[in-house]
Amino acid sequence: MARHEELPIPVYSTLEPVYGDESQVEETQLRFDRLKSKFLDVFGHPPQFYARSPGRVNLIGEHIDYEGYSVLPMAIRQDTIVAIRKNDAEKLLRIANVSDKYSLCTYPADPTQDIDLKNHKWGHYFICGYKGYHEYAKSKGLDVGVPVGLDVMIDGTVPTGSGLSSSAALVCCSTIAIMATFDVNFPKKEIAQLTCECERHIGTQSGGMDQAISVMAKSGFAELIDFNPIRATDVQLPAGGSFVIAHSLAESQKAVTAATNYNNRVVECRLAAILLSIKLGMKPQEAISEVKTLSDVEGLCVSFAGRHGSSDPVLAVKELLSEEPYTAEDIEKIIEENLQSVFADSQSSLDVLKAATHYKLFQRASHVYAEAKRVYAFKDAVSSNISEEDKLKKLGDLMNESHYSCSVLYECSCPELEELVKVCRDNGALGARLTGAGWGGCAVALVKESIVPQFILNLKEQFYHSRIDKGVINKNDLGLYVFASKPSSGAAIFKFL
Ligand code: NG1
Repeated sequence: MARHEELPIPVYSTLEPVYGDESQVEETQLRFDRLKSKFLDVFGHPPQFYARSPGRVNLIGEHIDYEGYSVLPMAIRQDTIVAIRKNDAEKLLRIANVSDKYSLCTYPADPTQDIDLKNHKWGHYFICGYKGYHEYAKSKGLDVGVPVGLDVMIDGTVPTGSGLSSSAALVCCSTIAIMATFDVNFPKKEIAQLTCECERHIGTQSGGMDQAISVMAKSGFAELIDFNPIRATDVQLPAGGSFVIAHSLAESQKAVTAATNYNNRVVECRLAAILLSIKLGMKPQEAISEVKTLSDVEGLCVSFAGRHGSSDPVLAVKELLSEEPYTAEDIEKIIEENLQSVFADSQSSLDVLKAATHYKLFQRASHVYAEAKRVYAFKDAVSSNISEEDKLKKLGDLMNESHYSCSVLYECSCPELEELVKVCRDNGALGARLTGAGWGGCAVALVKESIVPQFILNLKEQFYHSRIDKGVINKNDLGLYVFASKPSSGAAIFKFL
């Protein structure tokens, strides 16, 4: 039997296979009805197809996907649905949203258009998918014909800026919906790769975790996602534990803050990798052209560690990199090149150099190597023979270690997340950590199933009530900000008869 990432996106004519139990199907049917009637109102004709892609929560493995390391997320119930129809009369992409918060965006039907990054619009994420589909089809030698107009209506329930991957959910279901209108479907792993690449048109140098899980998730399982090539392995989480997701209410504006936050870390990791490889014997020019990620230099670090009686690449980081932040000049002296030339082919990296005053290479590399190991420790604990109780405890410990590393070494936490993680632990979480890119967004806590309702009540009292009083959120919306989640299923296309 083919592995599930080899299969195309499933096409359904009813909601049940994706939305499962009765109550969820009923609720979702209402969403689809509303989406269709809004589509009719705005565009004057009904949609041809629908596509959906879920958000995700990353259980462990933060900020390591773009360094080539495996991560362990699960899809959540919240998703984005796209309704779509070709419109030959207008050579336009008209992108509307059921929520009034997002106004209609119009773009030319031109797959070669540049995305205006200085002027960030929510519709840009659809254009990522539009460009991505055409680039991919072209690379496969498919004839996509002359560009056609598309009418599009979107309905999303993944909270934005929350670290639950609303952006990837939107990019993935946009791409899949576009594919459906062109009557093509590809293996999931190819779609995961193409959506990861096309989301970079938005200006973040993202790894492929979010798109991979959104496309390849399976109901009831978390997935160990490997890269190069992309692969998903089912991970059955232990019974008796539940993951509670809670929003810190600080919005993480990843695309807007890319130069100082997300892309800055990608650049720091690249520089750390280049420095390590030079210290481990590579010629500077060779290191600059060959070494892209910390995983590229792990072998050298492990050999170094081996000569010192260890197998841990962090030992090389400790011995060879300085704990003091590096200036650009410090680095240029070692690599015998100026930084602008190293990153000349990437405008978003040049933006990082412009904004940075120093580079914390020791801290970032230490995080990446240790976090990569924690992912396997988590996976091994899940499949080990220890008691359920010990398993949950071990997973919780790993999540706590991951949070500490994200907070102290990678510096991608924020005061609100620190407070929330502490409240989770004070109320009996076996482990709690920020999830996703960080700098705001959500925390995920591992909690014994039996205490979940009380745990959520305590969070409401101890974290959210004061914020409701201050008017930060509305009491009626609390369920959107704190909830328990089971692993949900991945992307799908709906063609209703
Ligand atoms: P979120 O939390 O969705 O912004 C981002 C990246 C991931 C990964 C995590 C950190 C995108 C689309 N996603 O996720 O690839 O690097 O941060 O682990 O940029």
